[in-house]
Amino acid sequence: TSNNSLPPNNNNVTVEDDRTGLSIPTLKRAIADNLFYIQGKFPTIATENDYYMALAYTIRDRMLQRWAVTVDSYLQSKTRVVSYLSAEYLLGPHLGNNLINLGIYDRVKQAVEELGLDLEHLIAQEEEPGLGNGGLGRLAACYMDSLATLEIPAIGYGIRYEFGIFDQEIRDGWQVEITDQWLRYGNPWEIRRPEVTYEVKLGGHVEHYTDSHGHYGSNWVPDLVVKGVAYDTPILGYQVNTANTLRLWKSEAPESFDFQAFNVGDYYGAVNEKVICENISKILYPNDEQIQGKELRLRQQYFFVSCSLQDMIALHLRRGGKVENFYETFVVQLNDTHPAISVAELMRLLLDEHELDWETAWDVTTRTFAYTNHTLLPEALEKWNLDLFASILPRHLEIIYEINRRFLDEVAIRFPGDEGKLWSLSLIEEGEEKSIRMAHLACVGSFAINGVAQLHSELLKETVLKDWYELYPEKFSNKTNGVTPRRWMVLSNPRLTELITSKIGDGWIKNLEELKGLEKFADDGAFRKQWMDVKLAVKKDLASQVEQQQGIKINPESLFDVQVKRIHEYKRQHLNVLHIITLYNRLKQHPDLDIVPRTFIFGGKAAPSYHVAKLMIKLITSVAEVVNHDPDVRDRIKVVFMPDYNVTNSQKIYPAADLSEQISLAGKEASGTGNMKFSLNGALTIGTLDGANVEIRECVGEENFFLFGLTAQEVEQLKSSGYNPWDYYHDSLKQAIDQISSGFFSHRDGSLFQRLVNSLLYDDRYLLFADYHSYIECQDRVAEAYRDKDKWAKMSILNVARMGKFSSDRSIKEYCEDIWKVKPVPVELYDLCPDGE
Ligand code: HBZ
Repeated sequence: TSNNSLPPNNNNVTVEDDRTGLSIPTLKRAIADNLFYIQGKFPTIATENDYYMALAYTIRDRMLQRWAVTVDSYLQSKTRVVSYLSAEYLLGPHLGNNLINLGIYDRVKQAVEELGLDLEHLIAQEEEPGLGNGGLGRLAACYMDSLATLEIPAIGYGIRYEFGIFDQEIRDGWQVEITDQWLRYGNPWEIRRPEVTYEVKLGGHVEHYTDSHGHYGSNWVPDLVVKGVAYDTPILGYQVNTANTLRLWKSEAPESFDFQAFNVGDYYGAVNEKVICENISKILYPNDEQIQGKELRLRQQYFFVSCSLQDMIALHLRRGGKVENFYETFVVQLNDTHPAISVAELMRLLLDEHELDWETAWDVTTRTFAYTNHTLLPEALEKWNLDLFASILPRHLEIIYEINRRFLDEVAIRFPGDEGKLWSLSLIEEGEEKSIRMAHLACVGSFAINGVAQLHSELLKETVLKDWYELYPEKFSNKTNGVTPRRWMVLSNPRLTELITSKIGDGWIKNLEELKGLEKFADDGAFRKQWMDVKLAVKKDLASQVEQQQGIKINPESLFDVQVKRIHEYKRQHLNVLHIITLYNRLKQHPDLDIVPRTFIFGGKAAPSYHVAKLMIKLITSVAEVVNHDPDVRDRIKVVFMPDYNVTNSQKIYPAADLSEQISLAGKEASGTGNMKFSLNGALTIGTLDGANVEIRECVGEENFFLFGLTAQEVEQLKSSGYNPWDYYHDSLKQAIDQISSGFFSHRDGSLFQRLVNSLLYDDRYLLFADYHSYIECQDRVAEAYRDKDKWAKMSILNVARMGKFSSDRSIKEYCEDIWKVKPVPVELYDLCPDGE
């Protein structure tokens, strides 16, 4: 055990004592204490939020022993620690999840009830930390959960954005962005560590010198220095002692800073520079899958990377390591290219601050990093304009040039006379505008490169990283994404959790493959009935929420057909809309048609500068307006756009879905993870052979999956043979398109959706028209299948029973074995403050 230089302490902090005990009376007392001593309130004046805060601190107190011991034990041990570098973490609310992972949900519920409160209401008070855009950020959060649950020593590094992803409101059918003020009432889950700070240089120039021993050196003279301050959040494993750390950096001005300018009388200048420093961690860029190339974004990336690497080196040295053995203490996973500047920064730290020679520094660097790619879209591959880059990171540019020079020498030897190879592999893109290719920097500096689903990893090797695969085939592998069953089942779907556990026990929560045990109940009529009763109950909950919040009455017996995800043309929400219009037109033509009643549910945010995506939202809400109010429809079709789709809301949506829409154009969605959450909760999927859909279908069985559309290969063939959307523009598709462009859904305003319609008629990059007929035909099969509820129940049960593979625990085990070479280190609780020491 260790005891830094703390004074002797006789008040032992142990797991359970009169302060942190788990008995109902102790819990109640703790909540009342925290209400008074932290919130400064007492019951007659306390708000629901005060009670939430009091409860949150009560739970945090019960996590701290595990957390402190976990951190201490990593410092003591010699085993490798995984360092996950991600610009985004889409954690979702902590309280409910921590109660689940501590295994104290029920007793806390009772304690809270005895205080006259409702646990669900208190949980709903929490503002979620929306520090991410979508799948990539949520994946980082699932991986943090699994790392802790699997007892892997790990630390997550990122940025503590003051404003996370915007809140979405819908006004007049359009998206309106509202600033996310998640820190407004304070954040009880984080601890500021004012002593853990690092300085980060920006801008300026580099001076070169030769020292008295004749060694060359570089001195980076910045024009701005900012300070990063650590904010730590504990990430508990499920029913283990491990509590790992998520360390997020906030940017501040160095203390010394104000004085300099102040003393020469430039008060405005001093304050202005402070603002510039604080701006770095102010706001999350709300763009997914499209690069913006903004200076502040590069500053953000470098800021968090530099703080994180300096912190890792400090921890490594504190463990008694030598800097040239850095990779023995840390293996660093790059979550896409957002932290790829790490490769140059670690080189800089090793060369300039720790005075290693180039060869040693490069050896350390390339044993440290591994890179995960999350996209095949060419427009989403990060590039930085060279002049912009040079103006912020002049020293890194020099280092990148040197990495590139040595690398291209190697390439020239491997491929003599092949100029094209040099062009295509170079870290620098030549041309009118020179730029730095961040994916290439990540590839050259990493010992492992992976995609996030089988198909994606194959396409990476064939397309965007083809030349890299030829050069370094041994670096490439696939790590199919996964989701944590703790948040995405136990927490969000307690009814189904209970039903499953009553049949097969609760081992599946930690070992999702055990869901296989449900297969033998798929033919059990009574079980099917229970299964559908649970689904109906969950759908009723969602229906009443929709009615309360939007005044739309939906029929819980109808088929809940759900598409929730970021709004993007490649994800094809508008293909779903074309199906709605097609059904609507059928009803108008044959008012007595016997169709299966459906509720179409959409949710998702559009990047604020992505006009077509915003127009897609307006199209959905406009079609909803017409369909929902047409008496001829007689409530057989309803369309709902759920505003402000986020982790909190999604926890209510996945469990209520009957049908999961995973309809991206094949070859575009790297993996998808929502597809997994739906299927795990018993929804059937209608989808293309894209991303992880391919593997989901393989697992659940093709008879339990509604497949449509072109394959990735067919898409390529069709495109190269000259795709023409007009070839498909007839019958029901033409009718639907013509209605949109004639203003049928927009009060006769034919111009409103013209950009959207034209993008389809004259380009259709995502082949909606080519896939339309196959989609409609498939949706008709869905409707027929839903008529036979008993059959549907069986398919739903088999989906859940066969989803074992898609736990993030399985993904993390693969990363541990194949890439990180780390093993679990169970944490034994011990007394951090022994008597009299
Ligand atoms: O990463 C997503 C992929 O689209 C999805 O298929 C995959 O399942 C998921 C996890 O691997 N990618 C993103 O979510 N990407 C972003 O959010 C993003 C954010 C900022 C950027 C670029 C992309 O600058």
